[in-house]
Amino acid sequence: MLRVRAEPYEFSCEPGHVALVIIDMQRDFVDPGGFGEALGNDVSLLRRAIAPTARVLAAARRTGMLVIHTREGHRPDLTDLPATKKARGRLRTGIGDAGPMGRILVRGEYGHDIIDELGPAPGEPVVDKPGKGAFHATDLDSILHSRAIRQLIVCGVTTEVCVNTTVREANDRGYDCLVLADCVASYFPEFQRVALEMIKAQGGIFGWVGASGDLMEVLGQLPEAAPLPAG
Ligand code: C5J
Repeated sequence: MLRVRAEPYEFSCEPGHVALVIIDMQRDFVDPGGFGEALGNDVSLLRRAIAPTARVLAAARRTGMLVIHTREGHRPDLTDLPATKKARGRLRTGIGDAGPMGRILVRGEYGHDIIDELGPAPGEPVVDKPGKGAFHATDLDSILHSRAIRQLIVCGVTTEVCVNTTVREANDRGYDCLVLADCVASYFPEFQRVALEMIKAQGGIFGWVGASGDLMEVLGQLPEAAPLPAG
């Protein structure tokens, strides 16, 4: 059993039954010149999560932990884009329109893909999600079940939107989630703080909040996983 310092109390997880889930670290949200910045957001606030997440990713891979990446986006024909989501915000340039990095939040477009720093390795599942939660209209639950995963370590953006929604969905499905505070980020500092508070409040009503350094310390004590066979 691994024990990681966290709030509201220690997070325990079993190697082999815990997965790292990295939510929506996509160019359109995180990179300068993307959709997020075009909406007037300061992407430097999100970019703070990149370096600690990259370290956690490397440590997880070293131990052979299942790593899952998610991307928020839609089919090129937009048949999975609810009219309400398209209309929300009354944006002049919104989802499906030509944006600074290709069609905004459309699968296959440059801006929809994961930033280079955290790109998936061969064999790591990438879950394309049309909603904010990673369980809605995806096969994430099946993937986790097939690998006997019971606990999730969660990184990504944004803390109050897709991270929080995913953690709540996971909680309702019986997964324990540890959210790494320095590996999640929001365009709004107040939302970052409150979104993390909400997760760990009331004895961990949705899960646990920890720090990447404490997780890395624990992962560092695990043996290196045998490399996967070629092919
Ligand atoms: C948002 C996300 N904020 N990944 N998406 O629209 O949090």
